[in-house]
This record gives sequence, structure tokens and C-alpha cells, in this order.
Amino acid sequence: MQQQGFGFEDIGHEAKDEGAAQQQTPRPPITLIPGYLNQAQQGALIDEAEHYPFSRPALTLFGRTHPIPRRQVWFGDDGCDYLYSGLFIRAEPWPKYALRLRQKLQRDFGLVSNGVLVNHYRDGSDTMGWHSDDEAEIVPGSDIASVTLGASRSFFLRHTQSNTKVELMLNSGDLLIMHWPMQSSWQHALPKRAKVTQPRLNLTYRHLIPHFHQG
Ligand SMILES: O=C(O)CCC(=O)C(=O)O
Repeated sequence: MQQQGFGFEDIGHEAKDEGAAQQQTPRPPITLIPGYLNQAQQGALIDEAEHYPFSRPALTLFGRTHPIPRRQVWFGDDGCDYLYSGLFIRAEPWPKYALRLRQKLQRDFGLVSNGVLVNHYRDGSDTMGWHSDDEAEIVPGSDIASVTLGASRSFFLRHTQSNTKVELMLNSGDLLIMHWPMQSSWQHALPKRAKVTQPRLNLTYRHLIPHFHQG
């Protein structure tokens, strides 16, 4: 399939006025494809997620331990366990529709992945703090595909050197591809939104070096 989306340069940016400023303002290497999944595909994944083995593990930061402000599960191929923010997550076997979406991403964009992190946000009080997906087990050169289902939420990107911030609205069915090497110079976050009362699911497909944690 031809890529139907558009690069970031097409969706407007705070530095569109002055040529000089435009040249200096960093832009995240992303592609946003609104409505990538149709209603039936979205519904199949949302229904399937009702049976996912979600958990809410605790993270220790500055000596204090708190459960993460969302629920999550990691599905992956054999040997594709994931370690992030000090949390070791063993890969669960792939459910049918999460696997189909992995195959669709590979067919449509050549986007290779062997694991997906699914986050479930109950409403706008559940969040994801600033971070980069830059774990050592991620295959260098690989892109990360992020698919949104359910409630629309604002998603922020922040350039670590210049502090340039970019806000995107992610709606149900949208696909955001974060291209290599975005994670080395940009962070991303999903802030609280008091007015959001509906749940949201997010699936980020990643390509890991298999058996990285067994060597
Ligand atoms: O829910 C989102 O859109 C963000 C998820 C995310 O940042 C991640 O999985 O690393």
C-alpha cells in the first residue's frame, strides 16, 4: 500500500512564520496517519483488549514506590522480554488482532516489530510521563509504531536540547510512526486531561533484539 499519511512538515508548526526561525526549529521525525484503522478493525482490537492480562506494576522513583498511572501488558515473540524504567516485563503470547495489526504494519510500511506494549488509560487522569523509548534492547535503526483506540488525547513531543514542544491530537484509529532516531533527541508524554472521561488504548509496536536479557 502507498503510505497515505503525511510527514510532520504538513501539519503545521509554531515556527511557520520566519524562514530563519523555521530552519533552526527542530522537527520530530514522525509520520501521522489519521484513521489508519477502520471502525471494524478498531472494534475488534477494543473487544479483544477486554481479555488482555493487564497489570499496574509499581515503579520506584527517588526512593518512593508508586503504581504506574495506567495499566499495561507486553506481548512479544519468544525471547522478546522488555526492561524499561527498571521494570522487567516478560512477553505474553500474541493475541489474534494485536498480531494481525503487527502484520498489517509490516505489509503497509515494511515496519518490522516483535513486541507490542499496550497501555490502557481509564480516563484523563491516567497518564504517561516524559520519556524516550531508547532501551538498549531496541534494534538500532528501527521505527516505533503507535496506534490509538478510544478517547482522543493530546500527545506531546519535546526536543531535549532546545526544549521545543510539539502537541498532536491522537484520535481513535490514528497511527503515529516515530522514526529512528527520534528517541535519541526527543521525549514524549501523554498529559492528564481532566475533561476526558472515556478510556483509551495505545499499542506501540517495537523491534527488540531477541534474547537480549538472557545472555
Ligand atoms: O499512550 C501513548 O500514546 C503513549 C505511549 C508511550 O509513550 C509508550 O508506550 O512509550
